[in-house]
Amino acid sequence: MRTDTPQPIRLSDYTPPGHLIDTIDLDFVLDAERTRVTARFEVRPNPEAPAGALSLKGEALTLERLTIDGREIAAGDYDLKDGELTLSNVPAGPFTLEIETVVAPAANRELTGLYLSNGVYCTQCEAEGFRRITFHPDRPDVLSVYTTRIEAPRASVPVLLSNGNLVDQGGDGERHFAVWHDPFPKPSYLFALVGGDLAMVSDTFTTMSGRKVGLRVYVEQGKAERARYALEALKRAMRWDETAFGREYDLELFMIVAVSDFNMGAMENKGLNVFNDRYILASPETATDTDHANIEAVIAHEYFHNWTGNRITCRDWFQLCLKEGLTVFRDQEFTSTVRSRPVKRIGDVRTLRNQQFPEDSGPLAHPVRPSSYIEINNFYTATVYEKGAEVIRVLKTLIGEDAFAAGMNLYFARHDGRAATVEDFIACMAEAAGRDLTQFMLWYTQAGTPRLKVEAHHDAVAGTLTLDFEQSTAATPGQSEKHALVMPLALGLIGEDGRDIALRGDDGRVFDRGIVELTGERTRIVFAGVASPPVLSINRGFSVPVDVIFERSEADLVFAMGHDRDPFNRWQAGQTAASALMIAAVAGGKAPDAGPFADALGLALADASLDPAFRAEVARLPSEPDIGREIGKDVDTDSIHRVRSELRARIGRRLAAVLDDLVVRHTPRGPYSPDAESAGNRALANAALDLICAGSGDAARALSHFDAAGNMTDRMAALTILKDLDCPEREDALARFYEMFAGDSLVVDKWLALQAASSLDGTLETVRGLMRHPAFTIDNPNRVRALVGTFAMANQVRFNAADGAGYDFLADFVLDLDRHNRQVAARLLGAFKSWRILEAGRRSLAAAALTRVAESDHISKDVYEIATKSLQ
Ligand code: B3K
Ligand code: ZN
Repeated sequence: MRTDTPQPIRLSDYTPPGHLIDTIDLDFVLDAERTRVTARFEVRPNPEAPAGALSLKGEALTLERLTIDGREIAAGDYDLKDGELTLSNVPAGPFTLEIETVVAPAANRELTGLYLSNGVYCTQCEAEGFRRITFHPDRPDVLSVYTTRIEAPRASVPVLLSNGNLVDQGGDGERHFAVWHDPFPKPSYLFALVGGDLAMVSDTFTTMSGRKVGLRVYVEQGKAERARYALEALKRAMRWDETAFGREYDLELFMIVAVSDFNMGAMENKGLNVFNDRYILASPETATDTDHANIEAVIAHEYFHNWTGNRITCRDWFQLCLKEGLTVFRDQEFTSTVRSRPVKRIGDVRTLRNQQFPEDSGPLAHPVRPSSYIEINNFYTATVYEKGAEVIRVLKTLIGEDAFAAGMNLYFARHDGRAATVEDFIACMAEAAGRDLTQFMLWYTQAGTPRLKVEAHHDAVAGTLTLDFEQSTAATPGQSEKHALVMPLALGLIGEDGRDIALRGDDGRVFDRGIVELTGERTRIVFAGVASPPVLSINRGFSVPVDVIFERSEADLVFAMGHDRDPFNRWQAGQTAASALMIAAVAGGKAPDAGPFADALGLALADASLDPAFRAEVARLPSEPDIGREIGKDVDTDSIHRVRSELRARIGRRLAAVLDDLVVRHTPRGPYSPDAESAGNRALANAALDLICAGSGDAARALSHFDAAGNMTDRMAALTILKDLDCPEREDALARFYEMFAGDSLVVDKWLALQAASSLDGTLETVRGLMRHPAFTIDNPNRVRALVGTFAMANQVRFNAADGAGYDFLADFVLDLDRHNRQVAARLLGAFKSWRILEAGRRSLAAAALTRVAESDHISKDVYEIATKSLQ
């Protein structure tokens, strides 16, 4: 057990910085073992705070020299301990602080600060990585104008990049330098530097005010062509932000660099985004349709941060959702515009339910804006990101589109160039809407998924329908009392003819946009003019992120699957019906009865008036974790797996003719194109094939799909079927796939992930074996996520094996990884986030594995926080 129990940081303890730093000049002399960093800060006391001592953070740094106004500070005149450098006697007025440090990029396996990835120098500073480059306050409310000089050998490091505009460059035959200047004040977490031998694709973009901006995407040598799709996506995103939000790009250059060792997806450093190469590189042969869509979304997300995050940043890390929730909302809207809105909504809600709902109902539950943390990197969560985006959507629905747009404009105007809080943002919205948003703030401060119980009563004589709503939120760690939230709930009443009945209250009220506003714990609404009992469509478009509890007959669900004019709820009806069937089968220990549901599914799938991409979503049954979550306690993951497989098999057999027809009709002909329409057709054809093979177990058919595939989407679809079948075709296809793509790490990740996701018995042993495969290395987060992450987070049945071997494996792996990459280690430990809903045997084995981690010596505070909180 560690002796120094890490202490939480609290929002309520926030105080403004004592000193401000107006400008920062950085000088880097790059070297793999010893990079010399000279930093010059123009410091002045903050007029709005007591100055006191100057305190700077520093980690993994060798301090070589320290001067104030040119005078050297001797070792006895400062205090350096526990990552904090304190200077007690600083001038009362402005002064110049110079600090020389040495850092070791090659030895940096944590991948924050300055590190080497495949021979490329790069940085990752969010949240607190700048302190691994030089001593600095390293808090987001200290904004400075940066000038960065980088020097390196010309031959091995020909490309030298930093934020802003290139203002000087030169050198001799052997060494060269570049100087970058970023005129926009920014917090240290947005600083970036890149140096390496990189290929580049470029283009230009003319902004709405007519300025010409240079666009560049840098990738590993030999991969430039694979960056074209990303570059096109960037232009779409730039144009969209002008049209949808009136936001124009502000520097002369916008650069993206793809690196292969990266802790997360990408990073929005000002003018110099650094990306995990899996969100840049795409070709028809190596990337699936989903990869293409993800690339487009992540490019857009990082680009949109230029305004929501960079121009307006966060005052402190508790405000993380201010930039993340809002930027996710913006990227979701972008995708909804350039692709299909209903399909995007369905995908986002799937993610929310899979990732965020379990957070909300488990031991790691925290509000969209947390009030305390031990390690901020543990709070880049689905709650902050995805629920954060939902909360923005709720706000927009609540105040309406026009007020929302006005509120956004006010926010951009009022807070540009500053570090803001959630309250600042909400104040702009309240002002624009002319409405008090005090109750709305609860969406930011209260954790847990609200449950919304709905009861309907039809009165045939009066021709009325009474709806009784009751909302409640279960207690979460640290929050035993919950309050009622304001919910703009979209709903519809579907008449016998399949059309919507106009929503009119018995008091004459009309419900604008089909929205009822719920503010209290209980609300009753009586609709008039409802002659016969309608089928209810509650929470259309998933207007509020709640769990709706509403008893519906299979007949009503089947009717809604065919008639709801809200595509989201049409899809939801199918999901609810399927999930009810599976839960009943699990509870009764019997096989699911696929009858009426399967027939309704067949009709929906064959309905040519529906978008193929939408139908592909309809074809996907709720996942095993979905069913587990719905059951909610004493979950037996084996029986869920059995029942779900059986339902898929029955559907496959019952709908064989319809499904065969879909494969024929929707397999695109001609050369591959990743556009949304072709992707939708491929998705439908592949979903149909998946169900067919679930019914027939026909490995030969899957293998011939593999052989005929002209692109990665179809190839992966075939392998996804084969990975769960214990047959020679599986081994044959996997072996050939590896041979084809052995040199391509991103494709090798797919190969690792496929095997780790297999529901076959021996999967854990396969995973252990693959850890010794030459293609695997614990140092690369993509490899780790593909193999271990997939097994622990996306293979419910095997990770939760009844003997606890999956839990032990993960605990050992996390402890091992924690020794050099605590961020990725802590994230993997999140696989235990729902352990309390398991049946008793698994529960105690999971608790034992977690306890072993929590009680290990020398674990990082990242892993300590997740392990101890998971056990609370
Ligand atoms: N802001 C980064 C995430 C940084 C994570 C630090 N642990 C990417 C994004 O959300 O756009
Ligand atoms: Zn983001």
